[in-house]
Amino acid sequence: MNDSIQDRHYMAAALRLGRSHLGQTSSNPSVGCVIVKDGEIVGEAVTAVGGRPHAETQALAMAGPKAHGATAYVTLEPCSHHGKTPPCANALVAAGVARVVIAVEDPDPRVSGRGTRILREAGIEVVTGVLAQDARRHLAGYLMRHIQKRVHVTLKLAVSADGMLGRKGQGQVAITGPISRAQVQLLRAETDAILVGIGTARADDPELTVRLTGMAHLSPLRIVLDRRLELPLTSRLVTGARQFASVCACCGGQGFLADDGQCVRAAALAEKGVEIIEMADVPELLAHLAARGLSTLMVEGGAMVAKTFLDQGLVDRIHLYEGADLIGAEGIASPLTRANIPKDFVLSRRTSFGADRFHEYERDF
Ligand code: AOF
Ligand code: ZN
Repeated sequence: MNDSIQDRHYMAAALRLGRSHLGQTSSNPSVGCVIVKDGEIVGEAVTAVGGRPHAETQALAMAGPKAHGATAYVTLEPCSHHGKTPPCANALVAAGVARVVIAVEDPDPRVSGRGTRILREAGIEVVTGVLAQDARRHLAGYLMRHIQKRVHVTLKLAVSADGMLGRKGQGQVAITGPISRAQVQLLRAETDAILVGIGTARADDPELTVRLTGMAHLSPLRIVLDRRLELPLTSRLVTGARQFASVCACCGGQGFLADDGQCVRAAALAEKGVEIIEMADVPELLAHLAARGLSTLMVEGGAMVAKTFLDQGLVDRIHLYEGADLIGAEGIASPLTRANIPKDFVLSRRTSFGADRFHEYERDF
């Protein structure tokens, strides 16, 4: 049978493993692998932190001789190329695995169907597409980078019960409670880069790091959309730039080298360790980040940036946190609430974090 309950069960286990290193495998996808012999898991692994070794070789090492005649469940097609490690497809063949169950094909042009072919040509039974939709969600960043050549974008919004993002003229306003805030920190740790607009950078002076104990090293690359390079030199994003990388992205400007003031500000920011990149527009920035090997971007504010990304169809996933309190007439209205989620998005998760409600929406790509 193509898609048995047993296959889905073990693939779900492989997906859980794969999830555990999201954001920690550099430009390599976080793949999960489970090896099953006579109803017993004899090997299991996830792509190592940093991207290597790959999942399959570690799971095979754990299984040892038990891999002979076993079934391997892998969330991504096993690789076929001699990259920084030998091909996983060949390792599966050499170990005498009888059956390989795969969730999604690897879009990396060095692999893309070749991994499956090596297995089949060696007489191994190969089943593909098991829990493919779930795997596409887990591997969304990696797949997006290879297929659409840009980073995968999650728009995160925290709105009050009356749909406000904050209060006019005020810096950070607490909209959600501590559980939601911890969730956001966890998501930051899974994300390669995080982006805010210059308005938010000035008003809130955010740090955009992961402040959970022992996880600071998982802080994402911090990007400010800052057309005129107005990021204050005293802001946390600048003063902390030598510890946590910060980027000022100048999108759609006149070209800062043509403007003396911009030039001076660029030099002062660079002096503090801030990287400055100049891009024609936001899509070019997203492509640039993918070309640098980043897969996922979280957009964290504010209203104008959220609207820019939404209007240009650059949002792939929406994380909507709804607080319990009202802000009222002096609030900054969110461009997006539960009432106007774009039609091509589907609700993929709904839960409560304390008094807050959380909704996740995704669209296929
Ligand atoms: C697998 N299992 O766990 C992962 C795979 O630079 P390299 O040599 O490590 O190769 C990176 C490519 O390997 C990456 O683009 C993707 O095609 C594949 N990742 N493959 O069989 C794994 N992480
Ligand atoms: Zn591999």
